[in-house]
Amino acid sequence: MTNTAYISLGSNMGNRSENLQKAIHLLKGQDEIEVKRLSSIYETDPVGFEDQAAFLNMVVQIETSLSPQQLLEVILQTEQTLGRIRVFRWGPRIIDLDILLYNHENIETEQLIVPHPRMHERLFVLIPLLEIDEMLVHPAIGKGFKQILGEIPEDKGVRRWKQINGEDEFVHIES
Ligand code: PH2
Ligand code: MG
Ligand code: MG
Repeated sequence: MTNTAYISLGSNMGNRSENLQKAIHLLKGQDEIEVKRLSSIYETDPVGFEDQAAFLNMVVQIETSLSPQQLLEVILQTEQTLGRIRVFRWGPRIIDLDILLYNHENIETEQLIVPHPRMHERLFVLIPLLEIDEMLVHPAIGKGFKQILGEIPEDKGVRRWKQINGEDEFVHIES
């Protein structure tokens, strides 16, 4: 398991937290993936196409022996297993899994761009990512994600929904 990758998870249809948990369970079931760290779950206002339900978003850190392309295939398979139907770009979804980072690599193929091309402008990605590792550096921009987050003027639309407690126990945040 020599590679470290970060994956973002999002859901705004059905039982959103159950969808996230099922996706993590499926990733954990893969021999070539070890799920190392989970962020808290955040409830986030929709970005892009705004007339849809709020999302739950989180980020996981994994170690894997899969190549980026193989990891993408596992992720697409996981989305399929959970019943994702692609209605339109940026529309509502049961589950969306995106590869954010793969080691410190810059990858661009027909199927996959890593780092995820919009991650540096999305609070719903940056906030949970930094919760896992606040020292991470963007491999293409060359700045720390903490600095990138600090340069985004608005910090609305991302609320902690469930705090992570221990390896995979979630506790609901009171208040
Ligand atoms: N995903 C999108 C588009 N907009 N907004 C939020 N809050 N969370 C998402 O995961 C999200 C989004 C496309 O993947
Ligand atoms: Mg996405
Ligand atoms: Mg996606």
